[in-house]
Amino acid sequence: MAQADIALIGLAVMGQNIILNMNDNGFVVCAYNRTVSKVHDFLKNEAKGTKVIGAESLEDMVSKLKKPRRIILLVKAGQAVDDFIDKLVPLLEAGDIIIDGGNSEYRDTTRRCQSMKDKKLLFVGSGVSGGEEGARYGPSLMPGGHKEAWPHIKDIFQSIAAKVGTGEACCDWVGDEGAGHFVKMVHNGIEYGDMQLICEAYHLMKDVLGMDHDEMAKAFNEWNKTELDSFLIEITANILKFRDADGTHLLPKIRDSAGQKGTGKWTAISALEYGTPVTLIGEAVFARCLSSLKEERVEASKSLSGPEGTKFSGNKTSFLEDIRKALYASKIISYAQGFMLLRQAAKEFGWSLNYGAIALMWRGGCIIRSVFLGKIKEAFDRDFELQSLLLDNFFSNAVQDCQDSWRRTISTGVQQGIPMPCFTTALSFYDGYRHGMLPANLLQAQRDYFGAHTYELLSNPGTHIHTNWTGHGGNVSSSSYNA
Ligand SMILES: *[C@@H]1O[C@H](CO)[C@@H](O)[C@H](O)[C@H]1NC(C)=O
Ligand SMILES: *[C@@H]1O[C@H](CO)[C@@H](O)[C@H](O)[C@H]1NC(C)=O
Ligand SMILES: *[C@@H]1O[C@H](CO)[C@@H](O)[C@H](O)[C@H]1NC(C)=O
Ligand SMILES: *[C@@H]1O[C@H](CO)[C@@H](O)[C@H](O)[C@H]1NC(C)=O
Ligand SMILES: CC(=O)N[C@H]1CO[C@H](CO)[C@@H](O)[C@@H]1O
Repeated sequence: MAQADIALIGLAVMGQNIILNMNDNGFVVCAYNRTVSKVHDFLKNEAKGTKVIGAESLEDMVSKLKKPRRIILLVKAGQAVDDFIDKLVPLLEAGDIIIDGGNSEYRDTTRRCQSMKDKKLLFVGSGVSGGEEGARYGPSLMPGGHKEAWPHIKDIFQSIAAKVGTGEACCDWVGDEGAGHFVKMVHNGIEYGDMQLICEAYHLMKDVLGMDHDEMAKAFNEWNKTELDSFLIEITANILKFRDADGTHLLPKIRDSAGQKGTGKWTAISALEYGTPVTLIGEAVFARCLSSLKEERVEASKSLSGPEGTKFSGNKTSFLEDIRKALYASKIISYAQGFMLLRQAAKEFGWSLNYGAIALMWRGGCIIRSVFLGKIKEAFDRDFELQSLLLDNFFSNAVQDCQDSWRRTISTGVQQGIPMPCFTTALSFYDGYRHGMLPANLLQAQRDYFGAHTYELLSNPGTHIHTNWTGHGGNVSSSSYNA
């Protein structure tokens, strides 16, 4: 008997929590896992006393679903998703909907959308962020794919998503094809950037200002009451305070070698691929790579010296505020870059993305959730077509207000030999972006000099010319390759 509103395949913790979340919101969910004993266990334990029903097979699951059938896959990204799609397709009929809520690569989602369309089925690839806790009580959801599916899943998705402000859901339709998974990927890249920025602030507090862990925890607690109010600042305060069973702080005992699962790297690769200067996320990925060379760094530290002995002699209270403002300004740059990448991808793939809605999706539920994202949403509400966050008055004023602090932080840090890859790349981006004239005129001349790549004149853009720089150059201009 068709009684379930939606089915979910894959009963790992994320899957179970999303099912319970949907159940809490009044939907009847059919649970399925390839290892059927897992379904029985779930019904007997976590789902006991709920309206959740189980399925013994995919056929059984499909027969229990109301039409159009809605099926969420929460299985390992990659082959497992294709395998389940292949098994489901013969059991479904036109208009049924398959939703991939895993961490799929956006190109795979685009490919699956195309192949499902031929079969008259609807496909949705949805980014899901917020971890196990988010899945249970309100994740950030970023669905994209076949838009015809949206009216049929909107109610369920927006009900289970995190809510902010006056109950607005952190979930809206993102766009065509792999847009949902692309936006999720950029979210993860931005998360890398936010984390590295906080680490740089911590490094400066610890090694320039000589603050102890409780003082630093207090500072982050204070910062959490400013524009920086966010989940990551909040957990940083808690981490700094945390003491071991032996009563001493845990943080300084943790090995300083960062891991990564690759989504930050994918964002940086996309940035390179589409020619968008998303420098901060790139540096955040490289900072993790450098950190992971632990043994090599320990060796190097024995022979490479820095500006040792230069003690900070300024006003500590005001330098702490400088660091806060450097972090805030750098964060604005990072988000401006992230949205540039979204804009470029939209152009590349012909997606029409709703940037304000994306900011709202990230406002709650996910790791980068913050008050700041509410400000970004407002900027896109003011101007739907906003070219860059830096051109919005609120953000340009904010950067202006932070600018002196930002430069002082970086110059002091450089003099003290503190690595600040993300603070510095953010400032360099800002200084590059605000220059009407960059030294790329020389670059073009060099390219024309050695490779006859041609250049344009400021007075006559669009016309490519080649100069006989040496008096013995040839007359051919290179068009076969671009150096
Ligand atoms: C940070 O601010 C949020 C609300 O803005 C609050 O819920 C949270 O408890 C604060 N965290 C800390 C560690 O102060
Ligand atoms: C340091 O700066 C703070 C705030 O900018 C100020 O209130 C304080 O008086 C200064 N302290 C000294 C010793 O100059
Ligand atoms: C480049 O300039 C030299 C010296 O003025 C001249 O001899 C040569 O013909 C020029 N080459 C071309 C391709 O015009
Ligand atoms: C070099 O190319 C220009 C423009 O194509 C042409 O006018 C000129 O005659 C060429 N010079 C030589 C030496 O081939
Ligand atoms: C495909 C599938 O449903 N697999 C899951 C079944 O449950 C186990 C145990 O929780 C998971 O590890 C599988 O991924």
